[in-house]
Amino acid sequence: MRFSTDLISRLRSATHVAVFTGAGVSAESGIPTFRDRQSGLWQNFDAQSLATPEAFERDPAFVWGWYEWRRARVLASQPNAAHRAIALLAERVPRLTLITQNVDDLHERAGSREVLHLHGRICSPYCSACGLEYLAPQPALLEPERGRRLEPPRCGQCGGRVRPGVVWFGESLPSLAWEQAVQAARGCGGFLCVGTSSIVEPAASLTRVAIAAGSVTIQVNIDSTWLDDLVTLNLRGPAASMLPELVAEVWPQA
Ligand code: BJW
Ligand code: ZN
Repeated sequence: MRFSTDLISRLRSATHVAVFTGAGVSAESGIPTFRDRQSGLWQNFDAQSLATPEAFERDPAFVWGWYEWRRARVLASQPNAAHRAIALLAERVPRLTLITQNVDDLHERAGSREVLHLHGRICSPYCSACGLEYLAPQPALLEPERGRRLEPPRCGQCGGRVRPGVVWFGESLPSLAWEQAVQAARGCGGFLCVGTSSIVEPAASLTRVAIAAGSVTIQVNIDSTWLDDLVTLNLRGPAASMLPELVAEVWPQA
């Protein structure tokens, strides 16, 4: 990987770097993405029948079963070299803001702290009626099976149904995390957009904000997106090899 000296010096002089990740960063850990043709999570299911509050109302056991299947996959997965490169980068720049759309915890397990989870966390369920966090231990399914119906647990406080701690279509993003993400996109000198199709709003607008603010923007993706010609540098390839190379070349160990 080769970068222009101008790009390297602009990135090195950035005192604040923001990294914005999507499902592609966890793909090489074995977690399926949402929309990829071969392995995408939505391939055999209609997204709207699973990732909306209405779907959970209509068929809670189907939706809960799908999320439990996915939670088991997350628990069985390990962070990959892309997650680790981002955690390492945080040690090499004065300030780093990590923003993720992912509901897994692989960034944290790779050593990243203060991760802004715009779409929630799959391992933090809460009551759909009163909002109380559901803290009872949840064993991973021994034999996870896609499509298995599973009755969601009930809230100990009000008896309401427990729901996955994720942000569904039509729901608002967590306001503090969102505000911090927008601030970072506006104020950073370097913005890395990694492994996202950039089609889900408002998260996708963060890269537009960074571009408009004049930040150096780098996209890492195995496929093309509508951002290809808008970012400063488009790196086509898998995150688990591109990110370690990028970090080693632009921010080598002091
Ligand atoms: C690799 C790789 C490798 C693979 N290396 N790369 C404006 C216009 C139209 C609609 C809207 C709009 N504003 C809002 C909306 C509605 C909606 C929306 O955006 N719809 C779009 C589909 C158009 N947004 C919302 O509803 C949001 N809320 C909201 O706007 O609130 C305000 C409001 C309230 C009330 C009414 C109206 C508005 C909420 C969005 C919540 C999204 N939730 C999900 C599900 C989370 C729970 C779960 O996990 O099940 O979040 S959807 C799903 O998509 C998930 C993801 O975080 C999100 C983004 O997906 P991501 O990460 O980009 O994955 P993919 O699969 O799409 O892409 C993977 C990429 O990786 C690909 O590009 C690959 O090439 C690449 N890749 N392997 C590098 N190894
Ligand atoms: Zn409750």
